[in-house]
Amino acid sequence: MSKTVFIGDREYFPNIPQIIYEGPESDNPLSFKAYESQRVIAGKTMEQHLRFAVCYWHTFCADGSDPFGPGTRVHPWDTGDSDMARARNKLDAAFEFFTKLNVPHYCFHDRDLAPEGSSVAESEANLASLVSLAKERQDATGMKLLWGTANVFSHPRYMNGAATNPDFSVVAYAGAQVKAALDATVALGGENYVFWGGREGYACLLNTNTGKELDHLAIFLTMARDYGRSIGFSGTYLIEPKPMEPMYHQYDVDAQTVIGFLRHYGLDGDFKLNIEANHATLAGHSSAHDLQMAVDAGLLGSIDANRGNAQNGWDTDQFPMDMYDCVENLLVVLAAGGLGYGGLNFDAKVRRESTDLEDLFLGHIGGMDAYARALVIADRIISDGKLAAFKASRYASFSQPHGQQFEAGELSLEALRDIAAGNPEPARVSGKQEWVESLLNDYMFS
Ligand code: XLS
Ligand code: NI
Ligand code: NI
Repeated sequence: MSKTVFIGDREYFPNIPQIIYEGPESDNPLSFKAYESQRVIAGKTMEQHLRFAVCYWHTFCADGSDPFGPGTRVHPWDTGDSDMARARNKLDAAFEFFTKLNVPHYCFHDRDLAPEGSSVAESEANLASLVSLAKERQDATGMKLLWGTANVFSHPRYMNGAATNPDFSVVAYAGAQVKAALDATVALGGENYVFWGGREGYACLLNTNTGKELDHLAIFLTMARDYGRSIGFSGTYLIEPKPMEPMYHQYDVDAQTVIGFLRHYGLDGDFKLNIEANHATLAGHSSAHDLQMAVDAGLLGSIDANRGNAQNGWDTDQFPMDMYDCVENLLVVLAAGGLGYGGLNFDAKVRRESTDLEDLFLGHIGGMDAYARALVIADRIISDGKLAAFKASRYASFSQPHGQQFEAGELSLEALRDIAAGNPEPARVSGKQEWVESLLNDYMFS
C-alpha cells in the first residue's frame, strides 16, 4: 500500500515523522517496539489480525473538555472561517495522522466529519461534501473505513433518546440522520455500520413505557437494515452494548442482553456486536467475558479497544495498555478464528492533562504495541495447547455415554435422578484456578 505523508496544503503534525517499527531496544517514543505490521503470526500478518482503526471523535474532535472545565488541547485544524472550512482542515489532519501512524482503518460519526446544518437538507449536503473529500483522501492513501455511525445523542433534540424517543417527530429526525450516515458509509466502502444506543434508555421508569420503546428500537433498526441493504450495503450492522452513561439505564446493557434482543426481534441474521472493553467493565463484566458471550452466540463483530479505571465506574475511555486484558481478549478472539471484517478500533482518548499533539500519537502507539505483544503471547498460548487441553479435560465426562445422551437431549429429569441414585457421591475435581492463572503469567513473562 503506497502512502503519502501528508495531504492537502498544510502539515498539521510537522514534528511527527512516519512512525516505524524500531524494536524493543529503541528508546524513541515515536516508534513501534512490538507492532511490525507485516510480521506473520499463525498465517496472517499483524496488520491482518489486528485491523487497527483510529476513531475520529476522540482523536480529532475532543479537546480535553470535561463537565468541570473547558478543553486543554489546542487543535491547529480548528482554525478556519466557517464550520465547513474547519471540517475540511480536520479531515486533512486526520489523514495525515492515519498515514503517519500507518494504521489501515478509521471510524467516524456523521457529525465528527461534517457539522450539522440548519435543516435536514443542509446537514445532508454538508455530510455529502465531506464524504466526497474523504473518498479522495481514501483513494490517495489506501485508508479504509471500518465503520460509520450517526451521532443521534449529542443534539438537544435527542435528550430523551433517538429511536426510543417518546416523541415521533424526534424518531423521524433520527431516521433522517441514520439514512444519511448509511449513505456516507456505503459511499466510503465502510465494512460495518455501528449503532451505539447513546440515549436509548431512560432516566426515570415512572414516566417511561419501556415495552413500547424497545419495540420502536427494533422497528427502527429493521428499517435501517432494509434501507442499507437497498443501497448496496453488504457489510455487518453492529450494536455496541453499554449499560449506562449518559442515561441512567440503557437498553443495550451488555452482550447477553443485546443477543437476546436481536434474537427476539429476528435481527440476528444481519446484526452482530461491537464490544467495547470499558462498556463491559461498566456492566460489571470483564471485556473478555462480553467477547466470549458474543463468540458463543456466533455474533462477535468488532471491538472498541480501550479500558476503564479500576478505581471508578466511569467510561474513561483510556488507551488499552493493560497487558492482561489485551491477552485475555485476544485469546477469546483467536480461539474463535479472528475478527473477520471487524477490527480493533481505538475508542480511546488521551487524558485531559496530556496536552501535546504528540500525545495523540503516543496513545495510539502504546495501544498498538500492547495488542501486538498480546497477539504474540496469545498465539503462543494457543499453539502450546496446554490451557485448551486442561479446559477440555474438565468436560471429559460429557464424552462418556451418559454425558453424550444428556447433550443430545435424550435424558429426562427422572433418568438423571436414576443415574445419580445408582452412583456414589461424585469425586471433587479441582478447577485449578491458581494453576491456570500462574500459567498465564509464565506465558506473559517468558
Ligand atoms: C460511547 C461509545 C461511542 C460509540 C460510537 O460510549 O463508545 O463512542 O463507539 O457511537
Ligand atoms: Ni464508550
Ligand atoms: Ni465505542
